[in-house]
Amino acid sequence: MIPSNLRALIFDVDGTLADTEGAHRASFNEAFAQAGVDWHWYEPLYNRLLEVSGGKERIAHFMALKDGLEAAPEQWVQDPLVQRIHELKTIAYDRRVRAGKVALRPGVRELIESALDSGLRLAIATTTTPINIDALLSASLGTDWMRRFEVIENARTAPNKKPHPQVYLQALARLQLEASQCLAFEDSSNGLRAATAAGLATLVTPTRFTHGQDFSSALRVLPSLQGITIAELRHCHDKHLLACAVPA
Ligand code: XBP
Ligand code: MG
Repeated sequence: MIPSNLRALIFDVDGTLADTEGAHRASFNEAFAQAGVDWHWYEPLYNRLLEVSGGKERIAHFMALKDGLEAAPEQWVQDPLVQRIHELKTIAYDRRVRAGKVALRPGVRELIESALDSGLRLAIATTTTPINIDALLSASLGTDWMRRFEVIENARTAPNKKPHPQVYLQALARLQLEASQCLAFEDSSNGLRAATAAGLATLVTPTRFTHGQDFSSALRVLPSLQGITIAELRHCHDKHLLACAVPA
């Protein structure tokens, strides 16, 4: 039997490790009230705004839509009001998550532990902030969560947000692995595009916020990671590599 070529798993955070966007949305609305702006993001609008990765970028995009623009000028992300709202939002989100209001999605904890037991290396590739990652994974995996993830690429290390592949390209470089030696895990079309652009075969587990998006380039689309075994991942990954190697 040919030994498996799979060496590492690279996880997105929001929507993949945990279904966090409900808490993000509530935190944005809390921040708007604290900042004294009369904005409120109901779920249908938030679903549309999620097409823009990055909380600050999302606020700037909303301001542009309000002004009848297609997209926000780049400098709006640095606008003091956007910065202030995002600071308040991050405080509100941190409080919600540390209070245990957001659990890991089904099967995530088990997959992380069995991957480590099988000698696979783990990485994170997310457009959210280090504070948000620490709040979520401290609450769900314990304060020593970081020991499980050899590489963490986030909004601070990779300012170009998904679908730009920067966060995945930097994770691969720091792992010193080829994309063909890894699998990525995502929940959204933006994330899938970023991982695919970095050459990564990607498993997608949509949430209610991303259900129905375009996942045509995914290796697999699954309802969740519940019950997924490392042997299945290795088989799925190696089969994909074989299919890529066979001349068309
Ligand atoms: C999802 C995002 C983030 C969150 C909000 O990140 O796009 O912007 O929605 O968090 P990913 P911030 O799926 O890549 O983990 O406000 O910190 O951006
Ligand atoms: Mg995501």
